[in-house]
Amino acid sequence: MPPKQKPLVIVTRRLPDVIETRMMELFNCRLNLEDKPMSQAELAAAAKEAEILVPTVTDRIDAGVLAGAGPKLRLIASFGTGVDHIDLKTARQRGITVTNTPGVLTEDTADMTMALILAVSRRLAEGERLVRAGAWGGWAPTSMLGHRIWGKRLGIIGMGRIGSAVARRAKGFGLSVHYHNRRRVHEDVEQELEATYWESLDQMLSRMDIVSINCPHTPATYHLLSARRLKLLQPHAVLVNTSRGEVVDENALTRMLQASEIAGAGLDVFEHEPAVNPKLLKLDNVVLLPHMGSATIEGRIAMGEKVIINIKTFVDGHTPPDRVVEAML
Ligand code: 8YV
Repeated sequence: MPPKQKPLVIVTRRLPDVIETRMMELFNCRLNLEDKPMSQAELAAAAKEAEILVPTVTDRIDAGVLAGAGPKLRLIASFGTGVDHIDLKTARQRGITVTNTPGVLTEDTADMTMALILAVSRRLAEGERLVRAGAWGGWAPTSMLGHRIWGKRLGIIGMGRIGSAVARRAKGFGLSVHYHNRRRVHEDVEQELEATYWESLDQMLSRMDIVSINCPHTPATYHLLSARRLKLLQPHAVLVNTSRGEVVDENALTRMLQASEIAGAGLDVFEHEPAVNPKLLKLDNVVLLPHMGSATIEGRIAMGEKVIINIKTFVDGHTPPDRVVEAML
């Protein structure tokens, strides 16, 4: 038998060296060594030519891109857990399988959630700016006072893998854990986390000291934290988002932060990334990060490994382990 031809795999962004090297060994792989994000036209051209496309969160794989996809394109093996950048319905209609990389960035993202909770409550970024600006006049009993997190109530929106990992950490920090989820989690998990379930998000929001967003962005969660819901938060509340900017009405949030209607926010994600509302940049009570919740070397390599396993399994004629099924979202 002649050797099987390696499939053409187009990778849209730079991935860790070890992952790119292995992909070059296994597949007929086209890399993006410049790491310049592709335009919609470039993505459409890639979808036309590739058998397998490896995009990331920065690529919008919409109906327009998929409309031009060639008959060869059978798999979109996304590098990342969120799949809101891919038009799943159109992909399904065109018989294209979609996979993602869940599980391997859970702990890193949960760490970043705790980092933001602490950073906002204890004014870490402000303090750092003060020292760097040479403006620190020395210790004083009443300077840089933040708020203790121990003993406070944390409301987690979305008790999936990441939400649960946040809850475990939060318990260690002495926070009392509350959550809202489409489905109540198993009672054993609730007991382990000593978590209180709120079927009504509105009810939960009005009672929390800190709120963390850990649900995916889907049509059902777009602006889940609408202007109306944000107004339910208490004036001393802190909001942290390491999920997707689209889950929060960013303009409404900005207005409330400006008016001190809530105490602060820690944002790793934004509604129109990489654009950040310029009004947010002027506020001291927010900590702003460039979508780095899962940015560890270990995590990125594990994500790449998952992409490789998904492609390899698919090419060998099996169902890839991380196949995304719309109904599960
Ligand atoms: C990833 C993320 O880095 O996986 C996700 O859903 O939000 C990020 O942590 C990014 O999506 C990579 O495509």
